[in-house]
Amino acid sequence: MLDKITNANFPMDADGRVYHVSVKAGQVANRVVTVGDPARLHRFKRFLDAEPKPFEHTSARGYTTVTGRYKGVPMTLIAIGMGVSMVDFFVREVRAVVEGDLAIIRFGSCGSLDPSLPVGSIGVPEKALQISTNYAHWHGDAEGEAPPYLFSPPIPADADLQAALVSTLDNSVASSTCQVRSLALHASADCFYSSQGRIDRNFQDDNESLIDDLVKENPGCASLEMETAHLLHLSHLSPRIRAAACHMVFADRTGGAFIDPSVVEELEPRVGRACLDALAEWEVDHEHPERGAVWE
Ligand code: R1P
Ligand code: URA
Repeated sequence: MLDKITNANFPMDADGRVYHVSVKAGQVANRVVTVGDPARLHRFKRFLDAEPKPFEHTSARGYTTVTGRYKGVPMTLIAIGMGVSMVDFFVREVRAVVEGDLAIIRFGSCGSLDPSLPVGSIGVPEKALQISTNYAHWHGDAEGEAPPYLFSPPIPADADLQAALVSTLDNSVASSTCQVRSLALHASADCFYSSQGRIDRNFQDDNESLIDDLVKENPGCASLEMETAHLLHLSHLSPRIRAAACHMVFADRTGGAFIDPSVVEELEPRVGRACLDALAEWEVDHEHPERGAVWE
């Protein structure tokens, strides 16, 4: 039987579990590493301390939360799936059950728009803009007059957390085969295909010039994925959330290559550990000493 939910504005069950992520107070720490793919989370959750045994839960809506300690510091890993809605549920629902400041690092995959940032590189954006499908282009009164895609202004990551992440990645991931680069600008799109400029002859996406327009209007925009701009946006709307992100280049959008799975397997644990290190060293204000330690 489904749990009874009480509040239509912000649904929770009788124990205070949020509706989609399905966690309650005590099950999420103030420091969070979030990824899209649950397989990525499983590749580095083993870095958490064995004791106390981490809490792990997968919600009916596909969020996997693992909370434990890393080098003794309370830490949560959450795999959220893909897209703006999933990152929105995650940030709002986690915010609702965690007291004190939240420091969030997203570790995702991306496409590269910069030929000098090949597959297997890591980009750490200082800012991210959102690319949104503009439905008025297809469905407005004057069909085709409105632009098909809208570019938001750049949204900054937390500068200190971004720099901390660059530093741990530089120390433990950068090598002759893996470039780590702080990027002036990244873009997040509301879709993988149309609003990232992928051509699909089955649909009239009107996106042939999207990447050229994006780079012309936003020089230096080097990479594309789907969640980071919204995460950064939300971090500016709530006073006690600090957020940054890093992305592994999976798709070379100028040369056409796609990453080999063996490279992903090798890279994910190392980047995951660098994210954990950046957060473990991070000063969190108003951290509850018991949070992330009381779970059942
Ligand atoms: C698309 O394949 C997915 O990969 C990227 C995009 O943002 C999108 O979620 O991130 P993740 O690897 O974190 O899922
Ligand atoms: N994720 C994206 O959103 N786009 C890419 O090209 C690769 C990964």
